[in-house]
Amino acid sequence: MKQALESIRTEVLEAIAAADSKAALEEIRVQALGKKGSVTTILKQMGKLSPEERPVMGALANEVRAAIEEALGARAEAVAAAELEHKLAAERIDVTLPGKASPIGGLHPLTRVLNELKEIFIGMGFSIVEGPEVEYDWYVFEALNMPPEHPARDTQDTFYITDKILLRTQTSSVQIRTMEKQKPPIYIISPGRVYRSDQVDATHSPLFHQIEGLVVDKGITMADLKGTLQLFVNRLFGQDCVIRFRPHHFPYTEPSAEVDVQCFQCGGKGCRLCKGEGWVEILGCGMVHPKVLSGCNIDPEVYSGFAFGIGLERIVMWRYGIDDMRLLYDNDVRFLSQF
Ligand code: 2U9
Repeated sequence: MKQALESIRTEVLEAIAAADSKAALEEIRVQALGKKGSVTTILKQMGKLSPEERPVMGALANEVRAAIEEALGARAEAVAAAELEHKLAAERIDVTLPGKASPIGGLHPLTRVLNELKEIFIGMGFSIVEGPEVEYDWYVFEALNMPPEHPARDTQDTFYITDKILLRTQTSSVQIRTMEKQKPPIYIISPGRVYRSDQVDATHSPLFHQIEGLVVDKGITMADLKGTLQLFVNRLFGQDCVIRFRPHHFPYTEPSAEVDVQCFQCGGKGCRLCKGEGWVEILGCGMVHPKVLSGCNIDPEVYSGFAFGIGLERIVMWRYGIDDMRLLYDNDVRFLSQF
């Protein structure tokens, strides 16, 4: 038995010295000291020894077990240290290397120009008001002096949800809602998506964006309208920007006008950019029709106002020299990343 214990000690200590992982050490511990391990098996046989031999063998068995446990502990520490060293070497990070730059997105040209327009009007004291895109016929047509069968409805044909509910064709519905709720003075702009039943081509889309303005106060005249819009174009296109007011007709404004900017490429002579015209239309405007005011319980004898409507896509295309509106909706990053 003594010899057996000695050879177990030698073999196990050698195995421990050769082990190079925590798992290997655990395996050795189970084989030597586990329930069915070699040292445990010997200890179970103690009963068969004579009373004189038992304490001697018992002491030796305990000594062998202690030596194995100590060697296991020491080797476990060495293996853990080696494993950590290996991990540190393998996972080394060079903190002096330059970082990897993440691609940064940009604002869509429509959003860019819309933000610019909002800033200009906020700077003049206007507030921004938004409203629903799905609207009642009343807010889109009737309250704007376009009763059923009015010919102007044809030019703003839209998508109907029911007979009385439709996708708005202009954001004027937001201004009507504001006039119904709020007493003058009113100085608001309403940007947003609008819809018309148009075929898609280089200058038309069934969905486009508008920014409309409305001022209602005491003593507002055409001079206020012209001054406001002149200031607006100067802030947007620069101090040299020349504009002209061309008489027009809208059912909701009287008098009405369209505003053209002189082509900055040819100075009004006519070129490819302005399609030979020398001028480019950028917005429509007018004095709010008295019927529109009284329909919203605002007395046209006391108050007057002006309104204007700007098609955002047109401004963006003019500003960046884009000749096809569809490019704005294609979502092609190669195109969009130019702006
Ligand atoms: C109220 C009363 C009147 C808004 C106006 C225009 C003229 C206009 C077009 C510009 C390009 C539409 O997107 S576009 O095709 N708009 O020409 N809009 S006056 O008039 C209003 C608005 C609200 C209560």
